[in-house]
Amino acid sequence: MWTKKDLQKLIKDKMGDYLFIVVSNRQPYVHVLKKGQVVCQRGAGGVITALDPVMQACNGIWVAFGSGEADRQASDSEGKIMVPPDSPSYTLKRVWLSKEEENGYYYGYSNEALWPLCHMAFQRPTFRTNDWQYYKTVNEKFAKAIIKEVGKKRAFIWIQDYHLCLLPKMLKEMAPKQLVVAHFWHIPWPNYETFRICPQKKEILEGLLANDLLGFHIRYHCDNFIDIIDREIESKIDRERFAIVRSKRETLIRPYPISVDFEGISEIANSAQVRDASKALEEEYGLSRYKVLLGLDRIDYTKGIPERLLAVDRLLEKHPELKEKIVFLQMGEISRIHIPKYKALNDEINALVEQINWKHSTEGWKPVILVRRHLSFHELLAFYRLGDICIVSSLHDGMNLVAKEFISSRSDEGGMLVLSQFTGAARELIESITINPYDRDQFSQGILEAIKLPDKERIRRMRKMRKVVQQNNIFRWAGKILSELLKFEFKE
Ligand code: GDG
Repeated sequence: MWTKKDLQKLIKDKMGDYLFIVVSNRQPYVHVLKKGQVVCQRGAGGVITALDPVMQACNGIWVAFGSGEADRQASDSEGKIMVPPDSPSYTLKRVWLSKEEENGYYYGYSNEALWPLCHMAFQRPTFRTNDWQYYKTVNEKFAKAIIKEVGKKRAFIWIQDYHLCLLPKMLKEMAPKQLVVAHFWHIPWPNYETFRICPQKKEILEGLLANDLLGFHIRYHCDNFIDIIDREIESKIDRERFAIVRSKRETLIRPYPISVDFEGISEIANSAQVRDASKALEEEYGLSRYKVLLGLDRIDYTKGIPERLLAVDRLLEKHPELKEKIVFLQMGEISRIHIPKYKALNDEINALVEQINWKHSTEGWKPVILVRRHLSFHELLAFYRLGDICIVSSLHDGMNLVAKEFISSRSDEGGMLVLSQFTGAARELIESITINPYDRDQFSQGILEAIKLPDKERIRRMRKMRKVVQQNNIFRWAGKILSELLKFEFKE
């Protein structure tokens, strides 16, 4: 089993004198203002959990968009600051973007073009030439910032996600012999029929093919990518090695299913602090007498939140005996609200909750509680411990970390997972109750099955799923990618 220590050892043994640079849109530490004071907060999420200790071990550089209101105040004239604040050991280098750049690159091309293009959720992508221009400009800004840091050194570079498709090619053109570049794609990669509509498809593919290593969550996304290259770009495809060869350059395509810090979550979820937080949430929402169904997502149309509400509605229609017996608690943090589709989704969810509660409520009981607030990490684990059933119903999802966090936090072996078959996580968590979010009857039947599952069988399945996440944890994900990356040799 991979641990944080193994990952740190790998870096210490193999990185040598080379520089290690991680690049992502989101930064690992953000500076905000609280009561007029500059405060440093650690970002959440799997990538930061895995790579923060790696960076601390190799004194690398993390390049990211400086999005915090107090970031400029906290950084030096080159946008740099040593982090973490309590034991400064690596450099965070911030790239500054104007409002127009953020709008065109992040909200526009990344999230109104690429995000819907890659997720099969029947939302049409919007390709604006203007957004594309900003996307290119911002990728170039990142490239220049990185090259400045590399100087005359040799560097391993690890890029994250769909915001930075053009970066690998730009980097390789600026410093052809000094860099080995890997890229991890956190969202699904679509099939050819879907991808071919993209007006900028050639530039995107050319950008990504400049990587030495390109990772996706699952084999299926790798296959889709290779199939598209086969149809769009002149190249040799080596299917045995899962590599694409072009003008003597090779890109390895590999699946690396991301995960969570199982041991860390498991341990903290058992702490007195989390237990107290769980009690507090239970009291706040008056849950003690009910079987509790949970949902937690960024409010995004790929997460299947309306479908989940409608499945609860169908469940209560078909099984009115469940009234006053169950409560569905949905937590949802507002996300990308400047984009009209996200605003419309928020309104749709509000209306559905109102309608379902009006239809089924009895005196003193209503079936759905919708809460829109950010939970602290401890509250998040407390929330997972609170429920009997966690429902993940994405229409399409690269992996889905909520499912794996829920499993990890249940060191009490309580709870059951209802999971969409269209998540990457469904390939590993085969002991969950899998559902099709588009099939309302089957979905509601799945929830019923979870409610009625005998304890012995439920515990057996939870134990198996916990083993899977424990083995395939976040450190294994990062370790596998870095082991492959460090095998590459620099060009002479
Ligand atoms: C992309 C891909 C892939 C949510 N609300 C709160 C909170 N969260 C955290 C969860 C979880 C994360 O946000 C969401 O991760 P997901 O994996 O579910 O989804 P995306 O954000 O869409 O991520 C996805 C992932 O990249 C990694 O590769 O799995 O498929 O779409 O960690 O816990 N965390 C806290 N408070 C909240 O209120 N602390």
